[in-house]
Amino acid sequence: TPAEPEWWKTSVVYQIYPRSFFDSNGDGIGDLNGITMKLDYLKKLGVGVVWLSPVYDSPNYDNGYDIRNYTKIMDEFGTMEDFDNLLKGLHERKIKLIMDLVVNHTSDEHDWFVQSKSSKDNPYRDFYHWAPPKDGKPPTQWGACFGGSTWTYDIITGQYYLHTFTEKQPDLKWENPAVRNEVYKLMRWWLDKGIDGFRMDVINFISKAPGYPEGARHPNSEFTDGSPYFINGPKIHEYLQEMNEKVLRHYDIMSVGETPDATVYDAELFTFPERKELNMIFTFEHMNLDGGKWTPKLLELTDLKHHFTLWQKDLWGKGWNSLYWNNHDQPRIVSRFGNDSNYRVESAKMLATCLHFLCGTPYIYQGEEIGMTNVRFQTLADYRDIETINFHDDAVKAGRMSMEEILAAIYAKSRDNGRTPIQWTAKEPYAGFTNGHETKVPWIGVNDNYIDINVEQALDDPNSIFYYYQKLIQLRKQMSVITYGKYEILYESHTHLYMYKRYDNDGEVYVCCNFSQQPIEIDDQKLIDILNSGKIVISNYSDPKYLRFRAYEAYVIEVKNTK
Ligand code: TEU
Ligand code: CA
Repeated sequence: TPAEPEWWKTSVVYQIYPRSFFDSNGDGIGDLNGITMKLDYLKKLGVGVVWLSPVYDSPNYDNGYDIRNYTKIMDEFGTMEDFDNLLKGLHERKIKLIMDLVVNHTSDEHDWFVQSKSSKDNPYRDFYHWAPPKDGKPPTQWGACFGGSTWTYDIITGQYYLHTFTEKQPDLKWENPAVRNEVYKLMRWWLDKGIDGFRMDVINFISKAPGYPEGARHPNSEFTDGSPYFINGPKIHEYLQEMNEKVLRHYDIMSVGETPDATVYDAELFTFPERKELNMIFTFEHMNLDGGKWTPKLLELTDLKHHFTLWQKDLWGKGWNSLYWNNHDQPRIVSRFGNDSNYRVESAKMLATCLHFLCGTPYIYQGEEIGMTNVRFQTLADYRDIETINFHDDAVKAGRMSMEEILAAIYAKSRDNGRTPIQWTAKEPYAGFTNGHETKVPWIGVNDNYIDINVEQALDDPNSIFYYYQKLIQLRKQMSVITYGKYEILYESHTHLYMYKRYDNDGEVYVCCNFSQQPIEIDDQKLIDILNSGKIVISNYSDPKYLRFRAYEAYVIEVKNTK
């Protein structure tokens, strides 16, 4: 345990997707004042940091991940005064605030892009990636992340611009030092306001391979895979080191990079402190174990164990992990790796146990703490997410999937699963999501199960998932072994149990989780004796009998050294 622990290593982060959190003025859209009204709820949960998904001025083609003005608050969310008020309210409660930094791309309505496309010799031309047609076609056949090509032709100058996401999200050209300086400037602008750090959107996309080389052809697709040329590109670490030198190291803040496709070896490069880049990154490996984005398959628990074990061991004592099951891009974990029909509460607590005793900084996504589930909207018209809508349209056009298969994929994987409004109460219209007297229909439908699953119910029930999370957060503050202890996996090849221990000089903590609904017995008297010599730290059933697991049972046992 270091003398002065870094706060971002000892805190639990809570992610807020403002549009779906709480609507303070009844227009059907969550907003900043809505968050401010719920600060005591966050305080009660005990989180140390809030991560706010984008609140900047945006045409909302991708719900704020397409920014039009980096230093203005989106009208629907409120004003800068509301923001300052929120920041003050958080700090008064000793909760830090990190903001989303979306600087791989801007909105096509950002003034930089408006200027950039106006003429080839505009001073902002080189803020974005422009290239001439090749034999009358786009410079490459790369496919974009949400469908279609990464290149869109612009008639004004007769060239194509690059967008790794939608055509409304042109990629900034980090190769241009003027772009980097503008980004550093806006980062300082927010940090000087007193925020406590950044979550950096697709930050490992910022460096592109020179010359835009053609990628390998995707099977069954008109597009090629350009990702080797725009993910983890040649200058990614150079840029982050520069950003650290120019901005990050001058503030007491945290930084977490969102890094699709990063391996643990990339994680070393991003997070080893002597490299002076980022504090931690988000891995996607465990989110890719239950099939491709739209081709769901069942998770094999051994794959998940392998992933966690690799990252836990490799980064221990050097880099740092971020730990998450959910965010605004992912389906709800209790519906995904748990069981949201018969064992919702048990499996939600089991999953929380498994994650929160690992080494790293845990992230809770809004609604996870009450076990919110996936949603099944009846028609495509109820979906709002651009990725989901594009998938549907492309799939219909390609004609390889039946409508049933398309809907099944959407039910399993759509990002809207995680974006339905927070269910606050059972009795009020729209689950109490809006505070208005005259309430408009929320921007996206409320999950029907709000009658049973809601914050009010959770706060009234001492055995709720909410209080379980509250306890996990408290335990992390009390037991330094959770932050600093070493990791070792037990029964590594077991297909239904995930058991690991964390240990330091004072003792050992055993984390035992049944990821299945079937009862499981392990015949290991030596381990049972060890567990019996310790005390229960937390469990999701009362009176566990060690190594005789009930459905989704989880418990944690602390065994102190006697010497
Ligand atoms: O997500 C990046 C990312 O990798 C996503 O494409 C992710 O794989 C996908 O959403 C899974 O369905 C970030 C943001 O978190 C996301 O909300 C944005 O849409 C995206 O960047 C573009 O800014
Ligand atoms: Ca509102």
